[in-house]
Amino acid sequence: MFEAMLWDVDGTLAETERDGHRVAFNRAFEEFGLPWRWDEARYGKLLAVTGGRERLLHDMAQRSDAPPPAEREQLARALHECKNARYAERVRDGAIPLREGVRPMLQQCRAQGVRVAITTTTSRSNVEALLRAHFGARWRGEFDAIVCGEDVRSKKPDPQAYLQTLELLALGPLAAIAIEDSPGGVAAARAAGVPVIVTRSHYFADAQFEGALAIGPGLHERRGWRPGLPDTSKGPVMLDDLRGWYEQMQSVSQFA
Ligand code: XBP
Ligand code: MG
Repeated sequence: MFEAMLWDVDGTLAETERDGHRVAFNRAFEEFGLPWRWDEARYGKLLAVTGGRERLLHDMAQRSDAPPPAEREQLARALHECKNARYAERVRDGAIPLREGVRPMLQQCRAQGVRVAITTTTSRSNVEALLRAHFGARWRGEFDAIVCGEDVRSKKPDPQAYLQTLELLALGPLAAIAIEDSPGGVAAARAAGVPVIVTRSHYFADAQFEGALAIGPGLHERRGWRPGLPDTSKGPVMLDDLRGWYEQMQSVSQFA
């Protein structure tokens, strides 16, 4: 049975992308006097590129009004730094709530002795801003391990962030369960050998997922999961439901 739950941040703990990072990127463009703006649809496509700085460079490579290639790295760094500052302000202002069902699941983990880790390739400052806003000054004590973008050489879908989290917890991959919202995140967990459940987020509502243990609309809702949950009438997904999926998995050869 799993002993730890490894949490992705963006899209999983909170819907940070559309109203958080995207808006903050646009503020940074404005502050730098750039006419660039990312609307929801464009940003959705850009999410295929993990990492805010990498996303900026990818966008610049497609623009006719981007600076010459030799200047792009420096501009991307400066814009990214500004974006992160604006993002932290938005989070502090309460613009980004936790997804429904997240806090009760974290509480169940604590109460039942399941360790909790953050496994993300987002910048540390963004993770800290979000967690401080929702868990207060002592937020660090809520988590047994935290792996962020600065801790790895390659971002998701590379498995490094997951492998590093397992190392910090001194656990094998089957002693953990991951929770993700994106195909890249699922690929990262699977490549590390960690079983993963998916709570669909705004930008990945219709995405295809390979090799997930279970896929559903969110932890607050028992209906609409594959595999289905018993007693769908009301209430959130419980830790025991995750244990049920985990047990089912052990009879499926791809995870054996
Ligand atoms: C999140 C990302 C990040 C965020 C922005 O992926 O791809 O790049 O969009 O954060 P995941 P940074 O949910 O898999 O962690 O600007 O700090 O990269
Ligand atoms: Mg995510």
